[in-house]
Amino acid sequence: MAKLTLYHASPSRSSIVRWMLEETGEPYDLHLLKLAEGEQMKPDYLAVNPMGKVPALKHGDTVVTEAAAICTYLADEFPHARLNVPVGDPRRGVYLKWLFFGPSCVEPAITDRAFPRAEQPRRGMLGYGDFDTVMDVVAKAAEKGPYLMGEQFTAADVVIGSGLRWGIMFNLLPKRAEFVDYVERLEKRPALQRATALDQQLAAA
Ligand SMILES: N[C@@H](CCC(=O)N[C@@H](CS)C(=O)NCC(=O)O)C(=O)O
Repeated sequence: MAKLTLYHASPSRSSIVRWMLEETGEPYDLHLLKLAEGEQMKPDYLAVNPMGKVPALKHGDTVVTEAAAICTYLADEFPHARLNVPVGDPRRGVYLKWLFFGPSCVEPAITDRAFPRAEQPRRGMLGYGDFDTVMDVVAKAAEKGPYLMGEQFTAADVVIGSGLRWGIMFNLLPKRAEFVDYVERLEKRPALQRATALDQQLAAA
């Protein structure tokens, strides 16, 4: 079986993929990068991800970058873990919507709030529209639960859930019961607990 290697730094967005890997149950290696020392900008790593960012995942000869793309890839590549909604299933459209909603709406809405622009662009120019609408859309799905796709936990929960956990951690999200309850459900997952504990050990080392 092709080897999985995660290019990782803790804490960082590559923890999203570490959680996803733990959910798949597949063995993986870590290639650690020290972001503070600029290792992500060295030629060896730029050959893996020319963006100079983590995460990146190597699977045999395949390299995937972008956290949400990696989660989508892993879910499809290891269907036994039931973390995807396969092609042909009518629920796949909504599943893909959530996977793209993370990096294209949730994350930029939160980062724009953390680092406001001098001049606010028109709502129509922003792909995510506005912060409150993004949060209302996610809150409605989280409230229905238990997961975004209902009873099935999927890669979309890893992507959106990671964004919400990060927003809550840094006080960038309204403390809405829908988010708090949803994140609490996610934090009960053994794979997330394992990934978090392993990353804490790394950060402490
Ligand atoms: N769009 C990328 C963003 C990745 C990203 O910004 N990673 C940060 C860590 S959280 C990074 O590598 N920063 C180092 C740098 O930019 O020099 C993704 O979702 O994977």
